[in-house]
Amino acid sequence: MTKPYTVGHYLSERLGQIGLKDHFAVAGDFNLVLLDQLLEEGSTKQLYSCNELNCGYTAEGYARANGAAALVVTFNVGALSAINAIGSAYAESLPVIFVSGGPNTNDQGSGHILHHTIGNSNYGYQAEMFRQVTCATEVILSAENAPAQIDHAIRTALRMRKPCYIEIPCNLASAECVRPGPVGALLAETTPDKVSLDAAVKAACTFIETRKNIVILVGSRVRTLGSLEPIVALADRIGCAVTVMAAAKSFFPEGHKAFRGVYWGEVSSPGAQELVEKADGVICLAPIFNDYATVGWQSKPPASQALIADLVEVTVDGKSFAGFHLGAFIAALSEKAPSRPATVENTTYTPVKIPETAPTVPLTNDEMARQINAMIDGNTTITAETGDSWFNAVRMHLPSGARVETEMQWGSIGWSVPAALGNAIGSPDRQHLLMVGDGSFQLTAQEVAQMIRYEVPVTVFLVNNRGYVIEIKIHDGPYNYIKNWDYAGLIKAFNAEDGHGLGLHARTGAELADAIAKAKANKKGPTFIECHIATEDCTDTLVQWGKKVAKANSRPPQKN
Ligand code: DPX
Repeated sequence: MTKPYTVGHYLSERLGQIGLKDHFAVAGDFNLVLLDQLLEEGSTKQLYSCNELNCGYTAEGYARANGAAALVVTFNVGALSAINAIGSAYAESLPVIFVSGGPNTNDQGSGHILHHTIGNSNYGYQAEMFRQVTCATEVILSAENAPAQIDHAIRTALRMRKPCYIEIPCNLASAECVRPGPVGALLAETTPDKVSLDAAVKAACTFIETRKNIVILVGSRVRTLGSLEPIVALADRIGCAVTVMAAAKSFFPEGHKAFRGVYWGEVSSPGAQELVEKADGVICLAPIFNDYATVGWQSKPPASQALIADLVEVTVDGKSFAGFHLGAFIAALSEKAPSRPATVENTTYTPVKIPETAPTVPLTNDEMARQINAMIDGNTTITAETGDSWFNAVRMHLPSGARVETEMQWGSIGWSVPAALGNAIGSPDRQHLLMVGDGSFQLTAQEVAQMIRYEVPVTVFLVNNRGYVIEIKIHDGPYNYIKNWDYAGLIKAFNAEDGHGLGLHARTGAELADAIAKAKANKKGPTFIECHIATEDCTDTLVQWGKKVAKANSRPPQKN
């Protein structure tokens, strides 16, 4: 007798069909049968995380490299740990398919009280919590409905570039189910509303024609386009200067003749602030103008001078247009936009060189950043954690093809270690570098063990500056100083009897250069370089930015 085709097989086959090669998991008794089904069907490889938060971040990082990702965790105790990472995927616009095991259908509505729950018998609260951070929330309660529900969740996530939620009761994962139909409908974009799209393009052309100085400002959500080509095509067509927001570092080729650096208010690349703030027309592509990006609400292009092209809406000269995706708008505008070459001709861009320090003196932040920058080629992805690592990544000069990944909207420390692992698994042919501060590292440190387990050669630059330096610059207090660890020493413990991770200390520039040479030779696992930096040694831009953000945070309540 052949084995029945099951709900778990269906999910598994769909994950493979949408282009995933792996899924991430932490086992628990509500998802064990589902994990068996995924292994049995085998379209994607099953990889494990140390905990569910890390599992979520690993998937989030994988989605950045691969367009989408999936993770499978157990009910409540697993899922509620992972919800932070799903919040990240929502904030950063990444289609992460979140799958949770769920209670046996016979227990639902029975009054039975189950373990791993808050102790009452209404099991709907987990889905309700996730509804706030997902674009589709499906609780499967019958094998008959499972295909439609799984397809709806996946299709919505891919179209909206947001995470989705699928809950599969532990006794339905192996229940018999029909086989999937063609995958095309899950992958297809919605047909754009042509009338609305044409009107948006016409309004955008008028906007460009009626302004003298046009600048493009690239935001981080252009990641959802999956390629930089449409943005380059638009810039070429208009001929204007292009700046990127800090969160969009690497989302426009820095060698392109139109590139003018990072616009980040007062901490912009030289010339970029003036360029954007003096322009009478700023075409903002998928920007997020939060308090960090605007340097404490100081630097946002005024509505009258901005064309805001968001993922699903374009706002220009007081009118909004919807019913199409950003990609369709950029493609259509690239065919019709009038040319405005003046800004490219009038300005230039010279990357600022990161200063070099003598190799024998104590390692400085500049020297560390300089040596990391020198490692970056067109095939490198550098993941930069919240903290001074952001500012170091933003000031680096990138060859075409290099990629910077940050999580500047969600900004949850600890994200980068699992996210770099996921990104490296999703793009194994690239060189992967990770910059992470000691404070952030302490949240998700154990995921380095998975880099060792799966022999993923990420080079980790752990900045041991003995504290939460970005917080010290924003608002200091005793809570910003952390217990020191022998970070490099952890690698020996994680290697145990069979690992190939390398743990190294760098206290001078020469030691860092030596460690980097060893990292380049180590292909069988991570190389972890603990960079010893003085607490007060950080980028100037962090200090400048920190003061402004602190000021915005400390505004007194307004009196009515
Ligand atoms: C906190 C932040 O050591 O980096 O470069 O020294 O600042 P720097 P570290 O990793 O310290 C990070 C620290 C404590 N932010 O400065 S950015 C508050 C915070 C957060 N996310 C979570 N908890 C607290 N962003 C999960």
